[in-house]
Amino acid sequence: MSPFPSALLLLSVMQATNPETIVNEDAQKTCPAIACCPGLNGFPGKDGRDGAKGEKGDPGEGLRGIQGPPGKVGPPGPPGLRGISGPMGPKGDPGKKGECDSSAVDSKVTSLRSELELIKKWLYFSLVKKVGKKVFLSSGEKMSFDKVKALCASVQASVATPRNDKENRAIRSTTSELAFLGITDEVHEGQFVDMTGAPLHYTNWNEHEPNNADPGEDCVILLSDGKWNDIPCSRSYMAVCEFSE
Ligand SMILES: [Ca+2]
Ligand SMILES: [Ca+2]
Repeated sequence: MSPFPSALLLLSVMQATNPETIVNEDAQKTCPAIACCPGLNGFPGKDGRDGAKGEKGDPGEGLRGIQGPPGKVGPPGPPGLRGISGPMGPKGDPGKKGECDSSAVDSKVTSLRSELELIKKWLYFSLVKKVGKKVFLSSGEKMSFDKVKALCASVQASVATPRNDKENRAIRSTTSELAFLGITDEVHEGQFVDMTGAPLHYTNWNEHEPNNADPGEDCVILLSDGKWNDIPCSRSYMAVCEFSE
């Protein structure tokens, strides 16, 4: 008789009486029929595949980077509102009488302005000659007698009128051209007067002058040699004005 049937019978009995055989029931199902007992643990299996990507984590709390350079200066903003007036200061000491006379200051300023304007106008003249308190100026332009009068009046001056030889030479030296003098006989033919209508106390007529040769020779010019000649006022000659200091 074969021993195997007896061994199988013995194993069945042990299985029924030993609790451990129940725990390893699954193992028995895969065990070969001959070696049906618990085996040793095997080696660990290979790593599984990577799992699904997790959700983004919260920002870290590491060190912050270095602060960058300051940006460009922006455009100026609108002006602010006017501030509140400060408190009134203490009353000042009374000034000395006459120390700040506003009317006197205004008068002086007006005078200085007038003087300045006059000096500016003098600059329009190319040549200047001073005799005593008189200043003779030539504009360097030729024009009729009426225009000479208007020009001189516009600079608060009068048409140059010599009262003596010295002034006559001074006027002569202001221009190389023939120039009008402030002398006429427009009112009474043959009666030459100055621009104020006063009779002349000094004359320097050329020979045979004044002759009123042409009708209307009621004005006077200064010739190149300093002598005088009566001529028509409508002709154009150099304008020379005289200013009084
Ligand atoms: Ca005349
Ligand atoms: Ca004449």
